[in-house]
Amino acid sequence: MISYPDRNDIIQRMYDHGQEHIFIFWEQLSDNEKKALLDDAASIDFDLLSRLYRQASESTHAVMGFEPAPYIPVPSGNEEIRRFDAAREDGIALVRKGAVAAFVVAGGQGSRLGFDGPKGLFRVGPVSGKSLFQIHAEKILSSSKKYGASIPWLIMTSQANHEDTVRYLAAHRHFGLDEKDVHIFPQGMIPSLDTGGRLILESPSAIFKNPDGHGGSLGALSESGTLAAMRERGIEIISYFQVDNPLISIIDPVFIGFHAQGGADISSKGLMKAYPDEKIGVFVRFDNGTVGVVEYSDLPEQLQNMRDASGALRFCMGSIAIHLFGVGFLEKITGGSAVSLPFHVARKKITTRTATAPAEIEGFKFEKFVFDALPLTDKNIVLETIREVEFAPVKNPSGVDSVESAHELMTRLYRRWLGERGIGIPSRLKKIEISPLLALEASDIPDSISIPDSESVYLE
Ligand code: UD2
Repeated sequence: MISYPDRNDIIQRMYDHGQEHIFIFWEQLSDNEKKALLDDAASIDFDLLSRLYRQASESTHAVMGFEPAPYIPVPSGNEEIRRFDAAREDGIALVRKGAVAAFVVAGGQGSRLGFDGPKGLFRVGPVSGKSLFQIHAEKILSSSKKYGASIPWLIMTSQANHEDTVRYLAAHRHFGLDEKDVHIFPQGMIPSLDTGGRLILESPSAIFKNPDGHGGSLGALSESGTLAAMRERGIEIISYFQVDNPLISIIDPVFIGFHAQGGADISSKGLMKAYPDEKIGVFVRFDNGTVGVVEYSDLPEQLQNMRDASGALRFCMGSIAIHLFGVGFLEKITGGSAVSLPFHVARKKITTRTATAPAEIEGFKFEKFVFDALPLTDKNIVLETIREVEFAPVKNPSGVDSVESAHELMTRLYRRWLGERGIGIPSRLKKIEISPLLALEASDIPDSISIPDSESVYLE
């Protein structure tokens, strides 16, 4: 057995758990590298990992029975419209008193888009070429001006992109937001395992770990001190969204109003699935009465395709990862006797750099999903939203859910806004973009606006 002054207990622990292969390059490491590897080893939670490996090795996992979850539909009659108007008023009051913060999960990299860097830096403005981060920042700034309140922006990064994100936002002066209102913190990491349950070396002196999933955001909020800082400044509601959706309505008074009126712990937005195998989870009510989301990959094909008497999909209400969290609820689930969210297992290719050339091996990655907090609520609300108004995910380099489809959806929405306001559009117009600093919704567009006769128009 190898040894190192004062750290032999850590080394012994690795041998005891059959993980001594992580020391295979020991003799080639510098003193600092040895220390780094031992620090890494000391952080391993073997109880958790052996539980997760058992979970990964079981071929099936039991899922409780479920039925579609109830939801508040898009309003149709006058009475419903009045309910929505009342919710909007209540929501506006909460935003005005400074009780709402915005929270984006941005741990992901742009690799699936062929972009080398944090996904938030990816440029999606159809005319302006603005990045996802710029669009989100300007929406928050614009809401804060519109409602005369400061709105903190919380950003969860990952180890891989934290520094780049901090540097980018600083270089752009946080796109006009007060630096004191921008809280950036990284999520946690968890080791991956090979298919034999062994730790994997990422390099000769580092154990391979992956970000702990967007479900890790709730613990990271608390552990970084951000949740306490939000409580301190009177925040009651945290508006959560994903970095890859440029159409997100970050501060939505109607949504906030329903959440507050319903005394909800979490409220979520949903929309009608476009087709049975669309890659979004569905809202369900489990047999024990709790509401949750079943991820698309866990919904059996027969249930995906099941239709009701009217021909509509039975599990129609898709989750687009937009939630409001009550601060009190977050304190409860992340506090002393916190209930930890479960990990999900994904079998994936993992790159190790222990030889001269990188090599790929099969392994298990573990991630938490934020929607697993839903079943922990006493009260939750699902509000239906309209796809065209609020969902343009940018996931792929081309085709479905790509930057092209997002450009098209953004152009379509801005055309619709101008149409609603009776503002004429030149017939040759192909692309239009409206800056969030000009308008967050159709009614914000000034009457005096005129649209230049061009194929490509940017209104700011
Ligand atoms: C997610 C949802 C899916 C649907 C869809 C809408 C899950 C498991 N699936 O699918 O149901 O709502 O989004 O677009 O939630 N992220 C982190 N850290 C992590 C992992 C992810 O910050 O460790 C962020 C990532 O930067 C992105 C978001 O979470 O903003 C979603 O991640 P994804 O693209 O992996 O999720 P996806 O498309 O599988």
